[in-house]
Amino acid sequence: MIKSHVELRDAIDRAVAKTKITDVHTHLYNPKFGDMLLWGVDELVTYHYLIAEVFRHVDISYDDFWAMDKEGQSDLIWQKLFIENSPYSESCRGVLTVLNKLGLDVKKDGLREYREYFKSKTVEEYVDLVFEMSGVKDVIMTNDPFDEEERAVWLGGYERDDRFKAALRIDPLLNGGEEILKQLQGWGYDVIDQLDKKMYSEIRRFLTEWVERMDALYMAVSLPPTFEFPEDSMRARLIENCVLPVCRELNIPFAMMIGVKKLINPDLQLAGDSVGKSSIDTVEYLCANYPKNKFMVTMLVRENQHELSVAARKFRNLLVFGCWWFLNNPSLVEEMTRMRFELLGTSVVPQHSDARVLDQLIYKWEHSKRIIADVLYDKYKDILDTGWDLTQEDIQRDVDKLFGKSFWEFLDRDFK
Ligand code: FIX
Ligand code: ZN
Repeated sequence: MIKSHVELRDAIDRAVAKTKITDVHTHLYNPKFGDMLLWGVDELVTYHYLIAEVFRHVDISYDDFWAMDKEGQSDLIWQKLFIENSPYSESCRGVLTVLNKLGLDVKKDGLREYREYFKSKTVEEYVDLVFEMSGVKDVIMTNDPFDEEERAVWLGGYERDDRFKAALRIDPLLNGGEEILKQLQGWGYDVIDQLDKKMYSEIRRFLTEWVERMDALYMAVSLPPTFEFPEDSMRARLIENCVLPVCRELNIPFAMMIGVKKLINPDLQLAGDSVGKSSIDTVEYLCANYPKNKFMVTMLVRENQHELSVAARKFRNLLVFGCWWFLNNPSLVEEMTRMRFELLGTSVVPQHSDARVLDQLIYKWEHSKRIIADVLYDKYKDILDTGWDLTQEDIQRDVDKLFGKSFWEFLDRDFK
């Protein structure tokens, strides 16, 4: 039995430190995908978050920046964001956390030295090291069958690694308009000039085949702030007639990542997306009208967070996950985590990393685990002070859920 606040803090820190994590959304790849898996200091420093930030300090043209090689871009970013300014933004801080955790001497003139360190590592060794160091047990990738490079790996005898689980990403299908039908037709799905019924069954066949090929844990899409359902649009018709029936039949969640305003500054490429407030009514409608479907939802704007947590209180088929992208900053992670623990207890996935560079697992989880532990301390202290009995096993059980078990249990649920 935990008897004091000191014992409580120690019990939480032990559980958070040792519990292995399922990272439910990343852009990482099993090394079998070759160069699609990004790792090492220059990928870390040229992460699109830092590219957005460096343009606030330089007058060069976007084209001149994009014409630089990776090391050239990295040198410029290092000089501007780490030498000429203190690197306390979350994206810059993350780079320092990784270097520090790797045992490297974090210093202003260290870039060349760091490059030597990474040259001494094979990708396989480094994957093992990062998973061990970050406490991540497995990651769910973002797998896009419309990406030719990725498609070739899946169709070319892909060799699985259980630490890299799959999610079927269908943005091109749902956000690509009629164009995408030509691509499906070319792959042997008879969708062009068909009656709707035939077209939908062929798209369901496409989705089913790829979920099964990938052993995808869920189907995912990112959606604009204007996303509405029901709606007289191809996207809504495909969700209604293809996505939801296949997800129901295979009992996998449909993960909606809502609130992205794509490429408001196209010159920034991947760094050019922004945010917009979305309608929680659409989430509520889908959860209410498709009670046998399971929905994972993360929303990109701070203003949607409270209503999303309340919606999850109303619908057991809704699982809220992560502090996504522009929300993955300590001030907002803390605000959201407190609110979610107060409204949802353990039935939430408080964080995902969204890592695009393998090394980021180290910092994204180090930073988030610290905040989650702090919030848990306050929540447990409140109930301990009422006289509630609390044990280390209770805390370990809860942290297991927050770090993945709630997600895995949600995958197993089958609403009749
Ligand atoms: O749609 C997504 O999966 C987003 O997370 C990405 O498009 C985004 O670029 C990102 O990596 C944010 O962290
Ligand atoms: Zn993502």
